[in-house]
Amino acid sequence: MIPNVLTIAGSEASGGAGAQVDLRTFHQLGTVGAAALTLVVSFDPNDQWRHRVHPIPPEVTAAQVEAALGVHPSIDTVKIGMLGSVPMIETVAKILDGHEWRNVVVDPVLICKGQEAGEALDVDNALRELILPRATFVTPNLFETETLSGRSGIDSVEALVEAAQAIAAHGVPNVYAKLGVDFDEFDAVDVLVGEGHEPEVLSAPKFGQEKVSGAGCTLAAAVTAELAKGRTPLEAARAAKQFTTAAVAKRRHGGAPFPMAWQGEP
Ligand code: PXL
Repeated sequence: MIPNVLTIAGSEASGGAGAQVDLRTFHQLGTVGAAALTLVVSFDPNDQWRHRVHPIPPEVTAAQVEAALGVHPSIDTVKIGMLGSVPMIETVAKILDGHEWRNVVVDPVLICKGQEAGEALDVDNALRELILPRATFVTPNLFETETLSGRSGIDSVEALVEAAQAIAAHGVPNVYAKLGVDFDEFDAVDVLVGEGHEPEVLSAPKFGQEKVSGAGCTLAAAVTAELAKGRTPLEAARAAKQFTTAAVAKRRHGGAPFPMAWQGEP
């Protein structure tokens, strides 16, 4: 049986991030995706690719989820992407309480350029208080790991594991924290802290330090698809790391200064 899955995420019109990446990844990994949009991002090619963020009213997002679950009542696995505002976070918390979920994968997208710092702080706090306790698997990047764990200056795998454990202590069963590509001395290293196994270090050679759009979305969406197919969190993490590494290797360059991950065949 091919599982249906849901993403609750933003649209990024070029197809390099957000729901577009989630749907491609779901499809590529043998699941059938539905998508409820939270906001619409349009980069501005005439202003340094600034993110223009247009929020969708939370009740419209809730209606999309109602429609998706109405058509596909078997959906028990959801990925949460960019939420963008406190009212949206409150609505998504209600959505999470209103359905029986087996897997809630949260990519805690805290900051998108174009957001005011003050607004972002509110979003950080609401995400930590309302979404994290409802997550079964969370995939923070280095900045998000530092923000959510309250630890700064993470610069080693050991410190990353400790910060992931601090996030897990908020009641998240699986924390997949990413060190990123900024450290010369490390490969692309991620860690998974979860129940029933030692902290797992997942490492892949870097393809340089260039940021690739959609890599984080790809990873979390791949975890979502693998969990929906019945893999354990550890198996899902390993498969997602491999899939994301391949998607970054196949990255596509366009008119923007950053390439985008590609989840399909070369
Ligand atoms: O990669 C973070 C991200 C997630 N979701 C949407 C985005 C971005 C970054 O641009 O636009 C919709």
